[in-house]
Amino acid sequence: MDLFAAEPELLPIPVDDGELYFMQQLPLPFANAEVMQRLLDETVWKAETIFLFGREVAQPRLSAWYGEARYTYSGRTFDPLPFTAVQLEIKRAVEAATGRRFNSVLLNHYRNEQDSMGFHSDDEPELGREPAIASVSFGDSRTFILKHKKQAKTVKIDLTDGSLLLMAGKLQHNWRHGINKERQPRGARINLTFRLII
Ligand SMILES: O=C(O)CCC(=O)C(=O)O
Ligand SMILES: [Mn+2]
Repeated sequence: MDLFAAEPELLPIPVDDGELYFMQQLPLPFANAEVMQRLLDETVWKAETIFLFGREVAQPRLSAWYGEARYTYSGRTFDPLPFTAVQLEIKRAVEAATGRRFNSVLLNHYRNEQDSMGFHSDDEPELGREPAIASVSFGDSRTFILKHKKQAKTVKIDLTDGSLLLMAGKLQHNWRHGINKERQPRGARINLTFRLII
C-alpha cells in the first residue's frame, strides 16, 4: 500500500494471455459494512441446484441475478430482477473506476468456509469475445485462484472487503478461476460480478 497515493488506483496485475486489474478499495458513498448489510437484506438469495453425476444437489453458496438481461449458464436460463438502489451505487462506482459499462450482475453469497465456487471461465457467448467482468467483494476475504488452461501457472489473489478485481482481454479464454473451501472458519462474504450481456 502506498501511503502517499492520493487517488485509489486500478492497478494491473501482470499475467500472461489476459488482462487483470486490482483496486484495494472501490470508492463508495457508504461504508463497506453498510453496503454488505444492505446486500444481505435486500437481495432475493436463492439456493440454486445443479446436476452432479445425475443427482440434483444444492450449489455450495447462495446466488442471485439482477439487471437488464437474461443469462444462460450451466444449461439454465435466469430471468433478472431489476437492479436495487445499492447495486446501482456499486455499478456506478465500478463503471467510474474501470471506464467500462455493465448491464447485469451475478451476486454470490458465501455463508462460511464451506461455501465455494468450482473452476470455470466466464465465456458464455452472450458475454462477447473478450468480456470485461468486474468483481467486487464485501465481508470476509477469500482467495481467488486463477489457473492457466495450458500451462502449469496459478495466480492467487486475496479478495478483501471493498476490493475490485477486473478481468478483461483474453483472460476468460486462457484461464479458469474459482474459490475453494477453507479449512479455517470464515464469516460471510458477498461477491458481485458485473457483466455486459450483449
Ligand atoms: O466469488 C468470486 O470471487 C468469484 C465469482 C465468480 O467467478 C463468478 O460469479 O463467476
Ligand atoms: Mn466467474
